[in-house]
Amino acid sequence: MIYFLSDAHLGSLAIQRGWAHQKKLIDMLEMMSKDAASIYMLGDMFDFWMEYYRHDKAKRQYSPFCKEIRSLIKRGIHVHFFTGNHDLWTFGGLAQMTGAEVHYEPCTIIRYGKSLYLSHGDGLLPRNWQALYPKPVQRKIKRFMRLRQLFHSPTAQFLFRSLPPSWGNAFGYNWAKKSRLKEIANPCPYKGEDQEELVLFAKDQEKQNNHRDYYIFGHRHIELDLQIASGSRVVILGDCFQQWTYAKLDNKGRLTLCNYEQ
Ligand SMILES: [Mn+2]
Repeated sequence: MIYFLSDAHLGSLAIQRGWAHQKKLIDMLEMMSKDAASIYMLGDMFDFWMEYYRHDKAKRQYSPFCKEIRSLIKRGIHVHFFTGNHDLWTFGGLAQMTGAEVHYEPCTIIRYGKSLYLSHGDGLLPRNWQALYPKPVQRKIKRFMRLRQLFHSPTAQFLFRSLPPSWGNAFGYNWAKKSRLKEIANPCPYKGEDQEELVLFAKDQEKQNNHRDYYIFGHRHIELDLQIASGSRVVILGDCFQQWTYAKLDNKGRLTLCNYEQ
């Protein structure tokens, strides 16, 4: 079995009882470990992850989670970690702390005879997105893309990593908290097949003859399992702090969305 999960947002100041949250995530990984060949974490497992040039004491809070990943790997399970838009600032530290393979870019893999496109999903748009959205939505997307560019800029990263960790963290965790609270107060439900960026992105890939059987994303904190073409499906994973959803691919190549709480 191959498992997919995303968006735990560990360490979020907006999630009460952070220890219980981390413990539940570890329990979920233990459940998966019973029959897992690989586990793919598709981004935003941390609410804010930044590797500074100086030692950061705040990373200690993630020791149980990191220890769990090391233990899964020791038992022969392949653990993959994709960066999201909250935890892209890893420069080798996370790989070293956990032993997991870290992916910075989307990946297409073939497993059990199926092709799978894997990505957190932030920043993915169809080629003609500007023609598909009205002006105000275009502006919103452009704002997000500019911010994303800044987050990925080597100069900005160098400057942020130079900060004392306590300053950087005060800023980073609070920024992330604000976005979490905003989302909880004002969740953005599924926008529909003709508006949801990730669905449009996948449809555009199919149109370009880049066929995949499954497109699996996180990021949106919604559960979606949608057929977009014959033999092609988009699956959005939900999250691991409110919905506790994940997906699994069995050795016959069947992909199912599941809920850990049921
Ligand atoms: Mn995200």
